[in-house]
Amino acid sequence: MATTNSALSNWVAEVERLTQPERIRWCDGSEQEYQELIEEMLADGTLLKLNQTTYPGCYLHRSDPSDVARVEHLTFICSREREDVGPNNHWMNPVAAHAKLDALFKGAMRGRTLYVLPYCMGPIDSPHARLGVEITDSAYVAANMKIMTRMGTAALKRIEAGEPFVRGLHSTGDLSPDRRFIMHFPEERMIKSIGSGYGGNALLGKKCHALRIASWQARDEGWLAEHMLIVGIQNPQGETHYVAAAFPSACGKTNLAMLIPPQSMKGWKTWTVGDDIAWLHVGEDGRLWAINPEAGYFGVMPGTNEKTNKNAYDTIHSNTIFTNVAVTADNEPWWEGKDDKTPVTDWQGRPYDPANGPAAHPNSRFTVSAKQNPSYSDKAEDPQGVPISAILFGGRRAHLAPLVYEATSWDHGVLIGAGMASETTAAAAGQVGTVRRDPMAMKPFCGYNFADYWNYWMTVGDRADKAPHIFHVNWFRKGADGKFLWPGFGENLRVIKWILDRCEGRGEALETPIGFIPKAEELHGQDIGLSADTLSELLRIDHEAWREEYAAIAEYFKQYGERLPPRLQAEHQRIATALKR
Ligand code: OXD
Ligand code: MN
Repeated sequence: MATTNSALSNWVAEVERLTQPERIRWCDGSEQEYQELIEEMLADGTLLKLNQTTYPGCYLHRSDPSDVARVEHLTFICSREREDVGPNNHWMNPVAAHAKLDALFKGAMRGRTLYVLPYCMGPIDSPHARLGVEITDSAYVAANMKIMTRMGTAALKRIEAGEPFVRGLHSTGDLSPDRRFIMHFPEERMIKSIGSGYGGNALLGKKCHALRIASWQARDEGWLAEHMLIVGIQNPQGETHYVAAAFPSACGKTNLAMLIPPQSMKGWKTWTVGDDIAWLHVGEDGRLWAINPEAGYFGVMPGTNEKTNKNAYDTIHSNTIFTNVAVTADNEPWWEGKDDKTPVTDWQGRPYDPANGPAAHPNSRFTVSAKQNPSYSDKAEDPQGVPISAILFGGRRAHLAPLVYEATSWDHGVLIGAGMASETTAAAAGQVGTVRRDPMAMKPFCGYNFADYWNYWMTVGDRADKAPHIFHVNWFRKGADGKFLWPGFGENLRVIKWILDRCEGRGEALETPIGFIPKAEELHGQDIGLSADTLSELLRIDHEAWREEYAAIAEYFKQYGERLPPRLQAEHQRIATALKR
């Protein structure tokens, strides 16, 4: 027995009886163990060695071609009451769900190794961190969990000291999409996932635990689990303010979290605390404090280069697992947007032929320790986290949404988050580029009824008397010629500067029916060659189009029926009326 915790050893024994593995390996999270896992995967072809001179410690994994993204249609929340998960989730009765999955898990690990991965989400000595144990039959998952979480002995010690833990059972099964399910049992703090090896479906600490189960647990315990990056912005005076931003998957969270200030903004610096998930708590001082529950990045590869994200580019040159990228003649990883060399082998291992589509999969990924990031914040390990000055909501919208606008109150901010919409991306299976509602960027991740979630958000604001200001940003607005109006990337710091000025009671703004927008001169567009016309187009509020948007939001809210918080409805009414004037 590898643990003194009888609840854990009993569960492992029960899973062993059900899944019938060849052997069991309790993972301690050591470097040596990681190397052994890598060696095993090199031996059986799960990993391929990349060029060890230019990319030391880097490996390539090619997934099954049908298993390359999250599968929202196969993801379920299994609570006792159907209404508790809302129209925003797929629901299954928990008894039926256990029976269905246990039948699939029966004998699923025959001939395989069962890995037991105790992990901690959050700094190992943080009172805000939470524990979990994933059981998996995938060495790829074990190695990725070592990078993405604090996995191993220290986490097990907290569990053995009596702290509760989330149970996650995972098997790649036969990888058939017909037998693929990602099931969550929030009342039991349990996850069962079968049939996929893809990050968001299989690294159970990430989306399944740190968002779906944690959002439910957070409501029970008084905090928030959000799909947000956390970044520290240091001004030329040396003061650092922290911003949390919720953007949907593959909409630039990693880029903003690692932003490099432009040449024209001397003396500014940024510090990455997290790039995907934030756990937020109301502090005794009335501010909102954030920790990043993760220890690594599982980032989108295409588009990453020295100009778009030099920090990420430098981070992934060693000790990185690449998934579904292409390879060059000298065995380096390659992806669309990498501005040197050319691919010879595509992500499926075929000789590269543009007729087959992109060389790297559009959702190809890197997994790497956050500590390799040149802009890694020393506050990322702070048990209390960092105080948040501003919350940003944002999406990918070619039209309508201005570059930035500010909520006039917390409740208004909650409405802005609740009404958010964005174009879909390759991070989830399904059509790419269609606009859908993605409230707080949590559509795929909120483990309970959105109506209850928005209500809960409002009560968090009531408890935080120094709550952050809330903003909406859109880096993706296009002009009549179909081209992006805003340069994005490092230049986004201009927008953040105005945002932080507003939080400090400075920063000139104009009031519009949908909120405050910056006076155009606040963005100093001339420094980057933006004409006055382009700036005014970026900030333009088309009242007629916004009236339609508010009508569409009202229509969207209707499905939440009686549970929709009256305060949210009142905010909606207030703005819809202002737009009519
Ligand atoms: C992710 C996602 O992988 O949001 O972070 O899909
Ligand atoms: Mn994400």
